[in-house]
Amino acid sequence: MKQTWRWFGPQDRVSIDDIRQAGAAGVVSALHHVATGAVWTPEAIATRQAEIAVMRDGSPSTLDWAVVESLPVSEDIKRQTGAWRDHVAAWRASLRNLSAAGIGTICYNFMPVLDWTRTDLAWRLASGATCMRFDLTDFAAFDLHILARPAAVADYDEALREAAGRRLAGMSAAARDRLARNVVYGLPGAAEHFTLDDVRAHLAAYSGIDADRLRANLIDFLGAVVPLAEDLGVRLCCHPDDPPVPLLGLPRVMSTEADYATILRAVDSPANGITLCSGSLGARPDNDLPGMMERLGDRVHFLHLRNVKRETAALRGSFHEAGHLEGDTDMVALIGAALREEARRRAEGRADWSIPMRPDHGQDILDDLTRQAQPGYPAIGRLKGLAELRGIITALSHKGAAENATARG
Ligand code: DNO
Repeated sequence: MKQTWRWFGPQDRVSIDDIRQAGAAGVVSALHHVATGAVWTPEAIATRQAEIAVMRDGSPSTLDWAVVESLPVSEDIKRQTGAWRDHVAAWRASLRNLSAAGIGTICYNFMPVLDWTRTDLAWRLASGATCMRFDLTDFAAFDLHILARPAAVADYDEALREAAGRRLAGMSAAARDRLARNVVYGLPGAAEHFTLDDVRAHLAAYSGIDADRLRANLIDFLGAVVPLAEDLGVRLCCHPDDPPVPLLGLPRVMSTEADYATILRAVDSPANGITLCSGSLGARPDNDLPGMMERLGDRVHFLHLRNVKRETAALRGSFHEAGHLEGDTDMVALIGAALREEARRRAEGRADWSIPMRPDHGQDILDDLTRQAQPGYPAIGRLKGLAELRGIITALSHKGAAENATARG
């Protein structure tokens, strides 16, 4: 597994030097400053590669730009409205430019309007560390009372609606504003920063689009970009919905194993692949992550290793981001399945046998609490996650691993 690390560019408070010292071998990055729908030019791509290649003192970092996350897909493409054909042409041009620069793994998502969504970006744990959390009651309070979406009433049962009303009543104006900001005003990696009215306008623009329509539009999009990716030898990998349930009345179509299977079958090419994000998918109890790695592994082109603790047994419920080896996903089993997939690919002679992974998110610990990097992307919390994951990879890959397992019986 190639151990990679997400970097938001020169303004990221976690530096290339930090990434090198964390022991990562590659960088995951995006041109967040380029507007969605515009072409990523060879010059802009080369500039980012040059930024990744050097440390603060000018010496080589030995790191490369291994994965793009994300090449954004415009709302017009998702809805097939307005300039969507131009945006698809631009996406294809960006693919060509990235491939010419030697970058062969491209992550994107197909979530309407909102990318990943949390209600709290710094939830305090008993240890004093903080983490990100999704609280369904807070989210319902936002939806019903702050955004005041008319159709929201139908999305929550009476008990939840009452709890949300009580929750809102207990919030100060500042707390309400913070909740709204956390949910919609733009999260790391999101190119757009929204106001509440922007969100209302976006929701209205999706009024005629249900899950079937959105899925059909995704398949059309893939039909237009996958053949080119295949020719170029580029691997596309769709990131799952986070959280993997519909939000704000918007459809979501990449939330479950069945969703993935449908899309992989519809455009059946090795270039049409998956970002298996254990944190996003793990927020639903019916997603079996090690099993998904076993069954869909052939098309897993990128791994996000992260863990969540579900706070209820419901399909749609509250959760928080746990330590990488804590939470509800069996991380050892998931890594074991990924290593078996790599071995299988190697035996087949596949050039892409090594799957890039990154420690996804991290809790804020130690100096993270004052460094104020991008929410979810602290230096030390991620370094701890990577170190723990690396320990498991090393142990499971060790030549003695099989004998140890046998000896244990
Ligand atoms: C959050 C990330 C997402 C992800 C995009 C990929 O931390 O996992 O923002 O980058 O959904 O397109």
